[in-house]
Amino acid sequence: MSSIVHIALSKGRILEESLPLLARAGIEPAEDPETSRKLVLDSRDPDVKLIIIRAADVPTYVQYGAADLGFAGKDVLMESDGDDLYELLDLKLAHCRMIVAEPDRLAARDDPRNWTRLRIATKYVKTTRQHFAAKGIQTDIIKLYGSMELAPLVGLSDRIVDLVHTGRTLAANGLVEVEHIADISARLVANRASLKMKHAAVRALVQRLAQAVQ
Ligand code: PRT
Ligand code: MG
Repeated sequence: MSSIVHIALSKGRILEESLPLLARAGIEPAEDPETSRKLVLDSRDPDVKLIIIRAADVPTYVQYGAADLGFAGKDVLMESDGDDLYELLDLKLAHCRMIVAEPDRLAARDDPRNWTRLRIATKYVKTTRQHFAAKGIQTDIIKLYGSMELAPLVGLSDRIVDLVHTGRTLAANGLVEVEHIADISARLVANRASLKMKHAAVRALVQRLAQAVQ
């Protein structure tokens, strides 16, 4: 097995916030990942390459060893099955919260302590089901791939489970947060076999990233 380490990253928030961290760890893409059409980018370190994929695909690439390491939101990790995947480090970036939200006119007369059955639109089906099952609340979940904030406005669901950062998107759509599910940040994940087979190279890189987080 080669000693080149592949790191899976997603464009958008994660990449944007990861670039300074990667630079501190001595990893600089040879070209701009936001504009390049290449999906495998060289870095200035000949032993490190970056793989640019969709955020939700990062756990899959790492799980199958197509990438040795990956940067993934905790929200994405909670939804993935996570076999052969190790969460090594909180990268302390792309912070947000996973929450339950509902229209403000519903919130005015709603009490979460009385919830018994909820109709929820979300992209986080597994996490939502587990969160409410643990509290003995039944859920009818409508799976969406984005723009969850729209669902209550058009009567698709009463409530949503989504991520919030500033709260501006919720407010702009007349929604309010009524329950907190989890604090989210990006995590460094590693493939289990890579940790063994490429032990020295992967461990050294993880060490550099850990120092860069500090
Ligand atoms: O775009 P693509 O479909 O490929 O994937 P993606 O939408 O998951 O990617 P991206 O880049 O949007 O998000 C990647 C990761 O960033 C997520 O998995 C989270 O871990 C993290 N993150 C941090 C966020 C946010 N903050 C966030 N605010 N992801 C999404 N949002 C959305 C949220 O869903 C809501 O629609 O931003 C909106 C709310 O923002 P505020 O500031 O108005 O509250
Ligand atoms: Mg997006």
